[in-house]
Amino acid sequence: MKRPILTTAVALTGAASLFVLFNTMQGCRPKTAQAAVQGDAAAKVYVKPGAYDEFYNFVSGGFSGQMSVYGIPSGRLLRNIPVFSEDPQSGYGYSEETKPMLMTSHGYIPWDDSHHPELSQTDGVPDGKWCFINGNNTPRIALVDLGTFRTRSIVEIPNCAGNHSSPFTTPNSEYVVSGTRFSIPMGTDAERDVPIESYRENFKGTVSFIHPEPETGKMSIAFQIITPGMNFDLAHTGKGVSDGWFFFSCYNSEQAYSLLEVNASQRDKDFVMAVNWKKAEQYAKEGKGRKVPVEYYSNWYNEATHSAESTVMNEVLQLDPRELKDLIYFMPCPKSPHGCDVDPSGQYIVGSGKLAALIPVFDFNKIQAAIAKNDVDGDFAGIPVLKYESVIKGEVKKPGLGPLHTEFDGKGFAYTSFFVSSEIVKWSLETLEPVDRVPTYYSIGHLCVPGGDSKSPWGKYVIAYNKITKDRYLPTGPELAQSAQLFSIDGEKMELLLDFPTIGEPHYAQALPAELVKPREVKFFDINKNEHPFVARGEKETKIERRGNEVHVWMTCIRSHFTPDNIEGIKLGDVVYFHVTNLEQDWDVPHGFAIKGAANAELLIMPGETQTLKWIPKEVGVTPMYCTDFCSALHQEMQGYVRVSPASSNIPLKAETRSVDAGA
Ligand code: K7E
Ligand code: CUA
Repeated sequence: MKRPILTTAVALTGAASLFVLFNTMQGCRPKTAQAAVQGDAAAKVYVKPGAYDEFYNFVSGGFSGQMSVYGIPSGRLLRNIPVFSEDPQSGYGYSEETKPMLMTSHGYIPWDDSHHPELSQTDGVPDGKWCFINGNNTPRIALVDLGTFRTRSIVEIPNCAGNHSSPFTTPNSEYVVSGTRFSIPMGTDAERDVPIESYRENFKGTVSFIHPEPETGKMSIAFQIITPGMNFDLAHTGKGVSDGWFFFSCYNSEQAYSLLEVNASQRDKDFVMAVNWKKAEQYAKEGKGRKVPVEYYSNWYNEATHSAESTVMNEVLQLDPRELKDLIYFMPCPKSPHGCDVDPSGQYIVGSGKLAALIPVFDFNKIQAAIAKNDVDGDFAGIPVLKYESVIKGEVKKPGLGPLHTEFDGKGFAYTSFFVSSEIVKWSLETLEPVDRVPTYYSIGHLCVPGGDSKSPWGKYVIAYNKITKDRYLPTGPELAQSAQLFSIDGEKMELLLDFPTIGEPHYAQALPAELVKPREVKFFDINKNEHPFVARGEKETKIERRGNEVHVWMTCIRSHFTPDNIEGIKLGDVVYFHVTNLEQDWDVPHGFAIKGAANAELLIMPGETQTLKWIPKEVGVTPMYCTDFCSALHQEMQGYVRVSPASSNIPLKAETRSVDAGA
């Protein structure tokens, strides 16, 4: 079916009213901006010095490319975990060992735009093992190990552009998904080099199922489903009754490729796509589908060698739902859907049209009945479209304006964020009636109930992640902190408890009880298990070696000295690698390592670990190096010198630590 795509001029007239409404509404903010906080709110968030928070909250770092960790209810920032961006604080992306983590088919990419943290699950409930997060720009998914709070692996997603509906997990983390935000032409050079206006013919989408190995956390693409060209936005797994299915929101069913603001807001309904992933898995096992050549990186941090390894993968298995039956179905969903959320029972799928003034709630049993009866309303690019009336449980009427995302409390209620009317609305899953609402400051995006997208939420709090901050904190020039707000949902009424600032744009976040994570914590690495190729397991193993113009230094650190700390015989033109092993075997005794003029950040080396700093000296002379982390009373004494001689010099290579009477 060919519909002419709207030209800009026509679209601006045709959609003028909607366009104006939406663009004026998004500035709208509640009048009671300094809303009253109940008298006992402070006591509810107060975590006394030395005591722990009840929940860990993993929050997307947005365009910082990282993930930050807060304690709830205090809102205290605990960690900023480097994921897709270099981090000078830890040396992530600067040390030789971590550089492969950021390798992609486009080369070394030191940044991404992360949106959605997703905790790994066992039987549909967060288990505290891993937290996944997506890279939106150069499509990737990362896995953070909650034993170390470090990025353990990163996989690139081929045939994807804008990995937004990601990395939502199946109930036992068999797979995490990726759905492409931008459809693109794929295949050979000739197939990709096509006019933009041939979108309908040539542009396709993909949703990919990525398998993390349960032991190692290494990730690879299990299979990829080809879809009609559209934008995929968010996704959630089925569970309980709907286990085996996955649901993705899609917008731009207009298939616009220019001025989407208007051109992709024409149709009354876009879609939620239901994917039968168990079926897809079965097709894959039966050898159905097509292996397509691609190049993508799977990077993994090996904790035995303390070094990341990149594996380049060369093909992906693609399943075409027009050939393989019963793989995907479309369900009409009003007005450019964004969030796509599944209730704890798995029976209800909540769509959220960004431009809608209602919330459609789909019923999984009705979806199955409609599929069985072939109760369809035509097709979209060859994929059956189920009848809206046949698959809907009902609509939440007039809940607010611009619903985005929904989380659940496990007590029969849903909490939906409304960007345009800037509020959270609590509604009953049974009656679909709103029962409470609170304003948010300002223009909420995602929201998070601990375990709120799982089978068994810990329905004590809801946290709002707002898009606009304005006057909530002390001003800090043109750029402001991002704003989160904590509400109690213990009682019938939601109650504002706390504002706390966050980093980057906190799109989504997840939370779980601290007790599920705390017992996993690694306190230090066993030095006897350190298999780094340049480890020095004691000061006796330290040495220096020239390999052409490369000089390798096996170095150790312990409170409060480096061995060696006097190095001579380096020449201009040499590339020096300091392989520094932290000999400490105790919790919380990192040492830092920095050298003047290194085009690099410091290293921060954890006890039992080896990390490498590369240094190319640029001038003749003696250069100091030192420990950056105040580790003991004599931390300021933790230093050394490297002598650099002219290229022509024949000073012998020498590395030593001299005792006080060495010269006597
Ligand atoms: Cu900010 Cu999930 Cu990228 Cu909605 S997304 S708000
Ligand atoms: Cu080691 Cu300071």
